[in-house]
Amino acid sequence: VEASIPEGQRAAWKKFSATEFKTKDEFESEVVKHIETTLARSLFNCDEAAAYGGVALAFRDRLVIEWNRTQQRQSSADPKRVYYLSLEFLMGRALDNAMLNVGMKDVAKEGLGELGFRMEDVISQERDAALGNGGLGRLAACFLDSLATLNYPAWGYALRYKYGIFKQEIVDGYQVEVPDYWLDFNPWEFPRHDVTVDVQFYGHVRKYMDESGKQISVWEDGELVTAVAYDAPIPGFGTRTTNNLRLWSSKASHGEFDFTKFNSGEYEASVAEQQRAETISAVLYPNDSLERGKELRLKQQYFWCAASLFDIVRRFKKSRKAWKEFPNQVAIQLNDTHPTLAIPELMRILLDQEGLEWDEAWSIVQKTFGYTNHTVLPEALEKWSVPLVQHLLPRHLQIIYDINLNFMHYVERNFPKDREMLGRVSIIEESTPKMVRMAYLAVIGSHKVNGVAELHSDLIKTTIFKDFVKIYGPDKFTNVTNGITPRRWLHQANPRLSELIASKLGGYDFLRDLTLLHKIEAYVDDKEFRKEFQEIKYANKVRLAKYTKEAHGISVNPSSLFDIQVKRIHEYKRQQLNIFGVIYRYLELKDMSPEERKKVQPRVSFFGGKAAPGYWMAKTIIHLINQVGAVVNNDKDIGDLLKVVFLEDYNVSKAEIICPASDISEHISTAGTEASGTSNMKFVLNGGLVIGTCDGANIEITREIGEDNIFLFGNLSEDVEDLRHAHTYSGDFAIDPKLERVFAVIRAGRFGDAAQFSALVNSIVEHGDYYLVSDDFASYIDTQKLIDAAYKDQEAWLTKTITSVSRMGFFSSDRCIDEYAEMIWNVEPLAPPKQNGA
Ligand code: GL9
Repeated sequence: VEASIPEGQRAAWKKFSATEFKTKDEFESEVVKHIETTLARSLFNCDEAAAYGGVALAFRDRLVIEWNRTQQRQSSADPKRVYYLSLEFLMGRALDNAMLNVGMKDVAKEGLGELGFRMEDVISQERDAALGNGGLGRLAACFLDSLATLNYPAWGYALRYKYGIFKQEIVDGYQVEVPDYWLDFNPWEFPRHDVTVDVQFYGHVRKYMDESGKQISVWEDGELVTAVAYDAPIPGFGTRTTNNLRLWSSKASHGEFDFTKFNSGEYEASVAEQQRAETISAVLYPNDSLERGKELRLKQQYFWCAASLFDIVRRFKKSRKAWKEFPNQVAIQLNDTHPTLAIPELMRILLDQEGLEWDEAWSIVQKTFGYTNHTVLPEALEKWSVPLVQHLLPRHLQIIYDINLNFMHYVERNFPKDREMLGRVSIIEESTPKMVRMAYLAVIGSHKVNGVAELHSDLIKTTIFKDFVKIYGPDKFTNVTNGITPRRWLHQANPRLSELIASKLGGYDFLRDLTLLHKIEAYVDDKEFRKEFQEIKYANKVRLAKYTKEAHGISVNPSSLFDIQVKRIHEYKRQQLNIFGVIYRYLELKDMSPEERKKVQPRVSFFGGKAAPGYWMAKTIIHLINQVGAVVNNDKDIGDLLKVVFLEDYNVSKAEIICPASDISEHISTAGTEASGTSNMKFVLNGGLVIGTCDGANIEITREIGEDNIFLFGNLSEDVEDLRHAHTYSGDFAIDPKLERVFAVIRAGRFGDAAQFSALVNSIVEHGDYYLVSDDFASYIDTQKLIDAAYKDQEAWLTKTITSVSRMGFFSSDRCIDEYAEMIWNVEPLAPPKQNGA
């Protein structure tokens, strides 16, 4: 449908075209107008929530203007676009980011003051958009920020969950999950009721020959569910490029309700069907690194892939280019295996709807997709039962079988001597029931596969994808080490540090080219700089201490060493190692004389993170942390020497307070298990040091900042397998004596009913200590002692932190995005035209 305004009327449009506020007065006028009209409130009825609404709407208008321009520019230039398919985007709050990215925060702050509000109070009214579980979802959010900042024509595609990750409450020391309904006021999304896609499920496939003798497949008699697009603007920093994040919401395909049923008195049934459709996009699955094989999850995946591909293909078809041009116009990145169904779906579109031959279609598909792997944990590798896929997506199962058949032929031809290889690499696992191995399908259907840190990318080549390296050669596999956006994780979270750096570098260019940070190393001996740097760290610790008091009623001394571990709770991340270490420290303190205690470095151990609701062991770890806190924090002998805090409901907005406040943060996964980690980067960038294992990005952080500036400990990944083997088979596996002492007090009931913790202790003592807690315990305790000693020399410590910050340039997500663009997507930026010298 042609919907543009005829030439004759365009002059009027241009005259009245929307403009952006430019001054404080214009800003205030827009805020008041939005509060009085859009929100229907008044100066007699304006709380902080309403003020937030007014400010958000004023900035939203600015964003929308540039967003429309960006989309128009991209439509007419029609460059190759990137589509980032991710079931998770852990965005956090949008307002502060919008203000900083478009660069009007100072003006707004002043204007808001005149209207009677403080900026911090207004910002904190916003609810987090928490559409993700952890690192994988936050990485996707950082990537959107970088894509826009670097002017890449890029779209994110995901689901519009009604409920994001649950809110965590701690009740009597236990995690309780509360639903997070975040949509009652969300000014950042735009429903596009005219952009819909009907997605089919179930049904069956009918095959017939057409006149030319070609076999045609028709997928019919299915059930339809409609996907409705909701768009959110993604502003770049220091550029007018504003990209789009499109979230799909599900609803019944026949509109409000089924009139036939309604008219025949089956009102309830018609509403039930509508609810069934809406269930698809209702809730984010809260599992971290675990796939449970639920039908609804598979429905979510297909619903999202089908709607997104329909949208992408529709956009491509507007350009009327030949199909072979598709991979020159479209790059699709699969964020983990969750969107792997996009591969058979694009095949289905090309074969069944567009009539392409198999080989041509397959060549297009392989050139279009790239796949990022985020974990080697076996329990996280997605598999779907063949009967389930057959039932829900019968045509896709056929296509998967055909892909597999071609692949098996290829392998057989090239490796005739390795008979076992076929079974090992088949997409179909010959179990009962048979399973579709999604990671293999993703590898086979993509032209590049990448891991997320060097060690991880090496590991996938020698473990889970070893055979595929033989089959395709090593060039198909590559590495893109993760990064973080310095806009949110430095400029927004730590404005004073950002300002200090800018004052030395002569401006904020480092926020667009983080490698410029190396220039602050020149100030490492500058007295004034050192003093300010240290004051900023202290102020950030005071802020966290204040939050800890307000939220948890626990007083902590900001002069203590702040030791922080915040991330999802998981045995492989080893929060149990940390809390056992805390208990050991407590026992040592108890053994000391008052004189000896005076020499001890006071410390606060902060923990934060959610456990998957069904992950009982992780919940036990949370409970133990809280029980230890209850004992230690109330022990008069101990006072400020040791405090233990569990920060409830860790999320993105809390991370913005927590990351700038560490002296030490813990990244202590069993070597070889943490693919990258990204909070390690956030903490170091904000002037904290790291205690960590030789795992994930810790290794590259060490390479960049120097081994003198990080506290590494523990066994190496190449030794993990042998150690595990020895635990089970050598017969003389003995628990570390220091750890044994910790277990003895737990068993004695020092932290409450010992029975509650027996499974946790026994996982180590009796069940093989899979995560090597005992093997690494002594090394961990020794390294913590080194940290206490190092912290005593505050000047040397400060030198380490400043040096580290200056060497973190590599870990910007801008560097990642440029690497993806060059090595995997082959896309170029489309810069906005210069305007007013900007
Ligand atoms: C993860 C890895 O475990 C992290 O090490 C990695 O930094 C991120 C991003 O690449 O991906 N993979 C994964 O499944 N999660 C990750 O964090 N889990 C969650 O996001 C909860």
